[in-house]
Amino acid sequence: MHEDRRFPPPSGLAAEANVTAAAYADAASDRIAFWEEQARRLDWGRPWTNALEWEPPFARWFEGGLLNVAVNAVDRHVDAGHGDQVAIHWEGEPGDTRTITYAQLKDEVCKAANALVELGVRAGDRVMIYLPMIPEAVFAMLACARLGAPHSVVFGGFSAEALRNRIEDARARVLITADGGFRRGRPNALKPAADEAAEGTGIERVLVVRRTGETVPFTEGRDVWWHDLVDRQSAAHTPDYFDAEQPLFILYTSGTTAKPKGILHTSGGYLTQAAYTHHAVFDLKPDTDVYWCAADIGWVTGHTYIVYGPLANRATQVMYEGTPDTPHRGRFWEIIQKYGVTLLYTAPTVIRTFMKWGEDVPAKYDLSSLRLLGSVGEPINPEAWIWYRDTIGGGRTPVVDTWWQTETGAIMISPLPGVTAAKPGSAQVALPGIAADVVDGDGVPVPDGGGGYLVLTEPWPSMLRGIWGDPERYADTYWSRFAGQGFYFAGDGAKKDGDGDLWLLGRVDDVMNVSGHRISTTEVESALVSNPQVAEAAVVGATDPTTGQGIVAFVILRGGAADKGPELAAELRDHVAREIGPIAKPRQILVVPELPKTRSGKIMRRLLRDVAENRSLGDVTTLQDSSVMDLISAKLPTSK
Ligand code: 6R9
Repeated sequence: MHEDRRFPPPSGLAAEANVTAAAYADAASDRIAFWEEQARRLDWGRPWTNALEWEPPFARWFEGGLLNVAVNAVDRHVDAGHGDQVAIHWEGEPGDTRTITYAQLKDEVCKAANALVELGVRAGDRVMIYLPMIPEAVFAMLACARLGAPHSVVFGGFSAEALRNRIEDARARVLITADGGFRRGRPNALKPAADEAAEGTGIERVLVVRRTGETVPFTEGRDVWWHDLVDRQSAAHTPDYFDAEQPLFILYTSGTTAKPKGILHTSGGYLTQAAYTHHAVFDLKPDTDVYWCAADIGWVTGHTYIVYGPLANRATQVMYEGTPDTPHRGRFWEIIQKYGVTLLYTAPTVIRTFMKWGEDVPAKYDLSSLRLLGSVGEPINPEAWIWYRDTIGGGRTPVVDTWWQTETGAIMISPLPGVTAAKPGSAQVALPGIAADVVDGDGVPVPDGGGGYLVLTEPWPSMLRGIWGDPERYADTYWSRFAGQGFYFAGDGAKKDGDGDLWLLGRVDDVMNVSGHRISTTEVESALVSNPQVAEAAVVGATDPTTGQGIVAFVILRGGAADKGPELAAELRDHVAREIGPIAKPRQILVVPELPKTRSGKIMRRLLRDVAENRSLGDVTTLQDSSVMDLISAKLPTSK
């Protein structure tokens, strides 16, 4: 799809925008002073003396400053008279709800903090959190933050084995979990996996939230119910103030290698950028907006844009426990209508799923409260972008395509909704105070129109401070590639268009090399889904004896489109050739019923490459649904 339209900000939004074009100029004139200005959004127990100490690749921001992250997210709003404002409209999957004001949130966080102290948690101790999307997940994270005890949240969909590896790597002594949560209309037990993971590790105490009410194994002496321990605590807790560089959390990323990386984030710089970017990119007006980030707390998006950014900014937000199709495919739109959601943040894979389900589903709901839509997690193809804006945003709302990573801690590249004329498919510009570029293999910036590797050329406040327990791997993974220039290597391919706007092209390991031409899997996918017969596509580069790599495409057809066999494949190949060029023609097109996705919604191209190259499948444990691979394999020609 060639989408050349530009979408300037709606004039009303631009006139009232939290952040205007002046921010770019401010930040350009003195980047450090700009971030100091943003840090003043927070309440500090003692101001910093040195804004940035940079001994590449190790940074310390706001040195000498003291703050309490939980106080910034909760107490200060209550103290300022906003205790009755709703912090969280929680919606359980079965339809039960809880409304939590800032005053109640403060009580819950203080009680949980006192409970953790009773369990022996002290500043610096790591606490594992393995919970469904329930309010206690937020209480638990903030209670840890209040105590200066870094949390490590493990997504509830991860296996016992994955949890155990993380417990061991973090050397945690306390685990917070639940009997289970509700998913796809059924209780989904967590406690058995938590037990299996904790067995034989350093975990001494397990705090268990009752959510589903199902009977679960319980180890006397080690396990304690949340409602027994937390509910009897005092709601008074005097916070300590911690160093700006106090570790706040460790979040493991499922990387390309077998051992997950424990990405370490600290307090002052992280919270500064979380709060600033949430304010700037979502244009949050705390008195009137209702914000909803539909991510899971187990991912960085949930950390920064459900917990820390929005709460630091006194947002009223929706939190939803379940899946978008339970009990029906209109659940998201029903929630938006019910709470009058104004700002929505979700992922392209979710948007494409909604496209697959058809426009008549959202059409049944009143979505007129929406004023801004955000996207995160992967490049958004122009079709999905336009569909999101038109079908969900009524053709009125800006769409902000936000590029960032677990490692960056907060949004780095995104349009500003009141400033940027948006280009569908492009994340466009580094935020004020952020320095990004695209360089060639030698680290030399490419001219406009060129492509290469995305790098971050200056340290930023919410940057990872390291990989937990492995400084060498940190230096090696992110800083060795362009050591000469001192650039952070993001692992993403990107190009600059004629205006200098940035287009993210997917992970570098997903960029194919076909006959010496660099072709992005994303570009080919985007071309395929611009064909009206295709709902979703995943493309991999499979080793090819003559061209280096050959392009293999896995496609899901839209409802109503028929698999016409070779005729369809030929049509789609020609379509791609028309959209990008003959060089991008897939060697092979396979129509499949589903695509293998991780639980965070990223397509697992590695598995598709295994299929395309006739290899036995690698590790499938991070798949959301491992039976998908059987469905795909069944579609394959038996021999090649
Ligand atoms: C926040 C998050 C990071 C990787 C990143 C990139 C991809 C995220 C994107 C995007 C293009 C966007 N990514 N947002 N690619 N456009 N707007 O997703 O963190 O799970 O660590 O993933 O996701 O490839 O390198 P994380």
